[in-house]
Amino acid sequence: MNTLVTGGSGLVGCTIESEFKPTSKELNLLNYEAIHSYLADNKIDSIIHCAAKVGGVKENKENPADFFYENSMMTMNLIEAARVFEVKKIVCLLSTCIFPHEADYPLTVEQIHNGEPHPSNYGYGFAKRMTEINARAYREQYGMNIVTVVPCNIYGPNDNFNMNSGHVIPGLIHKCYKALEEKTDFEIWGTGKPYREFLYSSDAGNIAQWALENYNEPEPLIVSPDEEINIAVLAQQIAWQMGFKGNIVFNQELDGMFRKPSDNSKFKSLLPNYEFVTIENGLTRTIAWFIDNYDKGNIRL
Ligand code: GFB
Repeated sequence: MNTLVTGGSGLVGCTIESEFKPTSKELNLLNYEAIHSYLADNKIDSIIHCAAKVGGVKENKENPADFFYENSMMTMNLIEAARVFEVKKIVCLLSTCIFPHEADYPLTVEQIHNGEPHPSNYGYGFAKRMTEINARAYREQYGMNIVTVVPCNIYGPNDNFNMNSGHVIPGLIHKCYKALEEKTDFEIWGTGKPYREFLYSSDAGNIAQWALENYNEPEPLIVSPDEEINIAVLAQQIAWQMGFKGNIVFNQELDGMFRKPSDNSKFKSLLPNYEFVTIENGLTRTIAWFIDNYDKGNIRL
């Protein structure tokens, strides 16, 4: 089976093996004609759609139009071209950012369309939420087997470690590294009070591949470990693992959504024995990867 992995060089895509992993230069998903000719030239049976414009809370807040446009267009173009070339199966990765910011906890799939996503990332949240509509409509009208997987916050090697545009884990690892190097304080955005669930990138990749082979239901599949982690505790864990003993300071400015605890009961019923990489272990591996690649200039910034 020939599987096209979009975003093949990104955080999740790089954990999935396939002969068909074009870079964004080789296949620009914003250009429908480019996808059409790629699918005409390559016999593709299935797609794992990992490509997305992603960023942390600050980057999302400052660029809602770009996040909305790029994520909507890439997915709409890809699914329409896949229809034309009769691709048999598509797995799309969404995000727990699709949920309304005022919702009952845990976040359940029934609540996805009940209210606006958090104002800090509504461009990204609505675009990803529309992927569920995109999949549902093509399933209903054309009988396409498109499934959606909703992971919580993903992290791991090969992430975007830019301290402004990246997510919290790569951002804090980089900041802690700099604080150690420059003997300064280690600055955390916001109050440190929010909570997040974290998924290691290779777990996200494994589960996307599992979904390609085994999950065929229209209902979005939420994927998250049980544990919610407080941002201040996360920062302390990173400081401890990196040997930082200085001051951890909170700038109070940007918290984003307070919590996003998600309902993983369906995932657990389907894969009861799946063992997620623990946050301690995932941080150790990500920090080691960062330190190993920083001096080599291999870090995406
Ligand atoms: O990872 P993050 O940007 O994602 O932020 P979101 C998570 C939490 O960490 C927020 C805090 O409460 C931040 O205020 N935080 C503390 C930091 N220090 C830092 C830092 O140095 N960098 C960053 N980035 N955060 C994103 C969405 O929201 O989640 C995206 O904006 C995407 O759309 C992604 O879906 C999964 O969970 O707040």
